[in-house]
Amino acid sequence: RAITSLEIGMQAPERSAIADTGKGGRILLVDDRQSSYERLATILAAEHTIDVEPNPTEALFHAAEGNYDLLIVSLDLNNFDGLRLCSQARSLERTRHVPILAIAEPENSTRLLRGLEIGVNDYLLRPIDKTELLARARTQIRRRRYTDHLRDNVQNSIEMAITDALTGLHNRRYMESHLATLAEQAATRGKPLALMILDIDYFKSINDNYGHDAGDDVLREFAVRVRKSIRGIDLACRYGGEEFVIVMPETDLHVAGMVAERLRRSIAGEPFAIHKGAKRIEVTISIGLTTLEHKGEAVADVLKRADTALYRAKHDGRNRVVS
Ligand code: GH3
Ligand code: MG
Ligand code: MG
Ligand code: MG
Repeated sequence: RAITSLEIGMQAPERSAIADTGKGGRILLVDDRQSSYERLATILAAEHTIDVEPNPTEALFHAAEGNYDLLIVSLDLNNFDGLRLCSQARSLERTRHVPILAIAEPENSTRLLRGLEIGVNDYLLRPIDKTELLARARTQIRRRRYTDHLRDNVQNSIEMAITDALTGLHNRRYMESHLATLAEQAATRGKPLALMILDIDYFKSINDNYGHDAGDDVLREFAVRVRKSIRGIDLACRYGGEEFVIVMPETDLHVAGMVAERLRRSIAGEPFAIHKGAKRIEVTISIGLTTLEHKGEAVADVLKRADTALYRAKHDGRNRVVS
């Protein structure tokens, strides 16, 4: 997941969304009078793709499934069905951001006011002028694309702020902000929580012997192998240069020890490929492992204990797991 967001985050900003013409949209037209929807659909089809749905209940279903850029809803439908559709479309997650252009006969103009209160974006009174319909549809579609673009940018900024750029794993800041929550959840639910610090052995000599880029390749490949060896609920982060932390909810020392040992073996057992040069590099890691000891224990103490175990793993000869 993090890798995907990283790739999105690194894309050049999309200018097209800002310079958008508002043409070529997908529109769902909800209108039950054939003479009306045939005319409107013909006008709109000059610039957009149009689906017509006379039944407002069906229309809500299509709107949620259909990935539309605009809903055009007749408020002349019986029993305030058009208004109900607008209000439902506003409350559904899938349709919340889709603009709505309401249309109505002048005698139903109070429905238009009600529509604006519940989130209709714009309206037109019948008889509908062709040029005005096209202009308003374009405006709504353009606005929709622009706000989607802004929303994507915000999302990317958030993901970049919590992601390590080299490996795509979470960064230290993210881990530290979540560890306390995970520890609290574990204590409240009476479940164990395991934490390990992993440090690549003699990483400095990898850099020295093969170059900094090769070192980066090793870090990236290491992250791939870490990701493969953990579950979705586990939290893996790059804690520092060649140091990583894995937090495993609902995992006791015994199981975490097996995970750590399997990971250690998978690193030592399969030399790492680097981009430049055909040579594969032998890499080993040392792991310090611990678990949350009691309710309310400070996460700093848990980290410190894992670090002490790591220090012993290094001291005892590296390429090993110590808990
Ligand atoms: P030990 O077995 O005791 O862990 O030895 P070590 O050489 O791995 O440990 P040390 O802490 O002395 O060296 C870590 C090195 O990692 C030093 C630093 O230049 C390198 N490093 C840190 N961040 C990066 C990075 O992003 N890319 C690369 N290529 N090297 C990095
Ligand atoms: Mg070191
Ligand atoms: Mg190291
Ligand atoms: Mg280190």
